[in-house]
Amino acid sequence: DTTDVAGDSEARPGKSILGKHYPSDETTNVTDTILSLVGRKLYDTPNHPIAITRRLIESVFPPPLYKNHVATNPVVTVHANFDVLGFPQDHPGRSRTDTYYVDSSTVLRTHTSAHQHSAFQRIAVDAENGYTICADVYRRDSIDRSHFPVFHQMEGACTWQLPPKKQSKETRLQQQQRRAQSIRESIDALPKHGLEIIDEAGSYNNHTNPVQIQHDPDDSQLLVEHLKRSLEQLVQKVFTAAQEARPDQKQEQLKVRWIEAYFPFTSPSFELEVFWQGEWLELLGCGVVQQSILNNAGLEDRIGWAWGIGIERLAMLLFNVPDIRLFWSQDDRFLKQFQDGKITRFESFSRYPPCYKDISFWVRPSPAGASPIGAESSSGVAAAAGGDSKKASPSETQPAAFHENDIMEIVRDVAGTLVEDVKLVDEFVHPKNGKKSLCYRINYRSNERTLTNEEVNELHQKVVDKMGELPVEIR
Ligand code: FA5
Ligand code: MG
Repeated sequence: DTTDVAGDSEARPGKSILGKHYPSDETTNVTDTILSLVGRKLYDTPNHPIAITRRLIESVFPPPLYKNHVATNPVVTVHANFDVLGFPQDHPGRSRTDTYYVDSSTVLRTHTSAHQHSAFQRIAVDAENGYTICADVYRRDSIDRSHFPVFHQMEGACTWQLPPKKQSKETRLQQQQRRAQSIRESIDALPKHGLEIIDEAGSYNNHTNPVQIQHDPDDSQLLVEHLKRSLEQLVQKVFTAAQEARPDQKQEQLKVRWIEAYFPFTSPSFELEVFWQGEWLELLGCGVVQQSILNNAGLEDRIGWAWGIGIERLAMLLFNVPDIRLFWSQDDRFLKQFQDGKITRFESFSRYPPCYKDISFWVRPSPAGASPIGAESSSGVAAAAGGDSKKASPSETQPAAFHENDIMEIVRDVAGTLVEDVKLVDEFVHPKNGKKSLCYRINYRSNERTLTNEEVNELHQKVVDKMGELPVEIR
């Protein structure tokens, strides 16, 4: 903690973020380890793969149709991150197990959608059509090769002005046809691509993925078509860039699929996944923007879509980067491999040996309905915002229950990027007292050097000591 400079011991401790001091309260859970990563601006660092990927995405969504922004300050209000987007009060994404709170009304943004409302307001004022926003985002999350508590997102949106209602004696049908015509023209203007894409969410407008009642189903369907074709354009560009980077190797066609999703701020909603290293990797979420959100921003006369993509996920595919932690590396053997505007294949430097340590402990039985442990990956906002994971988090009313993200956070805080992954390896319930035992395996491995035994033992002991702060009993 950074303490107020007032000098007396009564000074309220707080957090300093980008030069501003935020007094802490009982909700504060942001750690200094996380704050040490604020302000790195990887998206603006020349020759950094995050910046190169950002530019590539922007090239698919260029001005004048899309105004390309960055949002440098990650501190946003709970209102901007959740309320204005229609997150229900009991939504798991709001929970302290999933989100970094600076204080009770301020968070480190968990997604670029925190800027959606103000971006739409700007559209209303400047009569623009669309935008992209690139930013660093923060989530308490699981630890593995594709999840890091700080990552980057780009959000994009596009809106269409509806022709003014009641033109002279026009029938509703004629009005609808005129609207459809203008969206159809935008679709026809998109370049064609030859990708084979599996659409597992082709038939929507059912109870799980409805067209909004305010929307004409034909309008909505055309928006979805424009949305999907635009994002497929991005995938095509990535594939072509990767192919050009290794002309000697015949690239296997990317396997890509659309699946149904849920976000409080879009309907219908979709996610795009890519087959990577033997499993489906989620790249982005998207959908038709809730009309109430556009209306609130002064865009009553417009309809639109939005998407949000994980930049690291795309960069891992593009450059063949095997571990998300590498993006934070300051090792020249990593950084020197990338060059502005170029897609190159990352050559891994030799892997250093892993060091596994287990930690076992008893927890009280989890509250009914909550399943805070054991899913393959987790992220409240992800789950919340549509599911980079399929797991629910316990609600705020169970503050003393163990949550998997809490052990993840302790490991992050103690060992930073020296941990490759943390996995639940054993779980059983004591037949007599009903207590549950969990065993997590921590894989300590640096991307840059061999860790000494001593060093790992010391780190692990700190993790064990800090576990004492959780409602668990170390075995
Ligand atoms: C969102 O964050 C929504 N705001 C996206 C959106 C925007 C939907 C606009 C509709 C309209 P989600 O939680 O699924 O959705 O995250 C978006 C992407 O961020 C994921 O698909 C994934 O690529 C990436 N991502 C999520 N968690 C992590 C993580 N811990 N590390 C790296 N990338 C992540
Ligand atoms: Mg998701």
